[in-house]
Amino acid sequence: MDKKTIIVTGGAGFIGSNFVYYMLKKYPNYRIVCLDALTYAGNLSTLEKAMKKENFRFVKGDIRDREAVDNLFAEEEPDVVVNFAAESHVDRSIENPQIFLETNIMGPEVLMEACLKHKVGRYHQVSTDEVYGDLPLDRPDLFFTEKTNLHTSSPYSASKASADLLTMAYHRTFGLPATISRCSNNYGPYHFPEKLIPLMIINALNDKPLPVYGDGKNVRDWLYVEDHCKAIDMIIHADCVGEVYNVGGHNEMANIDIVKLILKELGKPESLITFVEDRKGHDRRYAIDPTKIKTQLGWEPETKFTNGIVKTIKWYLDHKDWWEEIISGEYQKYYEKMYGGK
Ligand code: NAD
Ligand code: TDX
Repeated sequence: MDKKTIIVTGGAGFIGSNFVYYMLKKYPNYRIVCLDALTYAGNLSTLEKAMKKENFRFVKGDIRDREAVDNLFAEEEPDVVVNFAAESHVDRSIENPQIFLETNIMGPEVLMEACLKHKVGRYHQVSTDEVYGDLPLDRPDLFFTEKTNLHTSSPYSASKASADLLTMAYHRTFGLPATISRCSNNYGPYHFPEKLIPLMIINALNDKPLPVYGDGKNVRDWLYVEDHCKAIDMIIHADCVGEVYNVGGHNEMANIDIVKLILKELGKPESLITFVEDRKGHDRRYAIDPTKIKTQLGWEPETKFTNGIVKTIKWYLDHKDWWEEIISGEYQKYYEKMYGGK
């Protein structure tokens, strides 16, 4: 197996850390370098086991910091850069859009400039199905394909779509060897407690109200995080420069059904469910058509939702230290601000 150095930005967050572990396990010969600014969403304790490996390096740094990025690329001479680093929470983007534009648009620009300068073999931009906007609930026949127009709803999705456009511009104008993946909602270990599934698990465990936005009928297409990691692994190793791949496992579920399922698994009463004010501009339904990645790269999701959600709930039960530390700190203020009056 040949050797590669991969820079993983945002590797102390949810999907990035799962990707670090996936790659360390699958490619013991590779050098994995994580660049992460450790914002509120990044957690070094998540990477504790990776830190013990000789072929892993953690670097605290901001993807917007041109000099730091340039120095790191000069030192590591990466073969591949996978960019997970982002502000990722839609609700926060509604409260404060600015940081989303800075991190999610300017960050990729800095990384892509460095990729060109240091002749990196592949830049992979981790994007989202949210760039396609939403689908109506009464048209279950409609899905997002790679040809669906970009049509965004929130400052978060607008910033991610901007980064996608910029990535394709760098590919066409400067010949940057870039690829993009647009994945549906992930779930699994290390998912930050502000997001739907971990928030509901943790509140249920603490017998706190479960805040469901609007009527709870919004639909998301859930994929176990390891299946997303597998898709990115396949893309960065394939001869597919300039391509965009949608990633999703055809697992659409209404929020309210997920919440009820979590309560059932934990043996908690449905009376904990509290319907609260809807998210502004709330997307109704996401649904990915993954035909392209299946037919071109042979990707198939491995974990069914029924198993994945049980594994995830068990992980949160077994890793109370991890999330208790998070929810006892800065996050407490955020929770009060967002849900205090609801
Ligand atoms: P996350 O919020 O859990 O983690 C983001 C990480 O990026 C954190 O470790 C944070 O410290 C780091 N970071 C933020 N700003 C940075 C900066 N300026 N420089 C360096 N590091 C910085 O996010 P996530 O849910 O793991 O999402 C990862 C990526 O996948 C994002 O690009 C997101 O848009 C995309 N995505 C997420 C999902 C999902 O369901 N969570 C689905 C599809 C795509
Ligand atoms: O308290 C809540 N109550 C609620 O009803 C929260 C936090 C969410 N919701 C609803 C809103 C959504 O319809 O649950 C659904 C999922 O919400 P989030 O977990 O915030 O995810 P979403 O907005 O769908 O975005 C996620 O998937 C796409 C990630 O956060 C993005 O980074 C990714 O791009």
